[in-house]
Amino acid sequence: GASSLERTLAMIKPDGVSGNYSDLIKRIIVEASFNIVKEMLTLLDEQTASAFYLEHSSRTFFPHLVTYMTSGPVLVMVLEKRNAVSDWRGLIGPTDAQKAKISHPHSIRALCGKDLQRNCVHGSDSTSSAEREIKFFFKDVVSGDVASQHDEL
Ligand code: DGI
Repeated sequence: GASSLERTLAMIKPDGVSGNYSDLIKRIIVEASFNIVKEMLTLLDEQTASAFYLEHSSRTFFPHLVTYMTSGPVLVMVLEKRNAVSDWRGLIGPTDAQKAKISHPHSIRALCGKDLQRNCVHGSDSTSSAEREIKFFFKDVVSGDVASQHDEL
């Protein structure tokens, strides 16, 4: 419909889960008027983490990223609200948690993250990424304009 209700993929990464930030982050999510449509606590294996970050597979940091992402459980969520993709990116802040602490001190990465790699949370960077990432983890849920799809949940 015209309301542009969207879904995005959010993830609390291993440092966020092990640092006991899950409850705080979920409180921020709910207070920002997101609906948590799906959630799943899971441990990514090497193949899954590599496939999720396939676009970075040629980067020098890729092996470190995969090791980090498989180092402990992650909490994967599908979030829904109007403008969910950009609103969630805004809430999490810049990729580098060190920089976020200076430029976006109230962002989730500033509050919970450590550095460029251990940045506590993930958020889809576009509606097309959101669609791919939601399907990646939840084969039965779709993103995009979902105003007419509520009865399928
Ligand atoms: O969409 P983002 O998560 O904000 O950032 P991205 O898609 O550019 O990178 C995906 C993840 O890869 C990011 O959350 C942390 C990690 N990363 C990105 N750039 C670097 C990095 N990790 C290391 N070690 N070094 C980097 O330069």
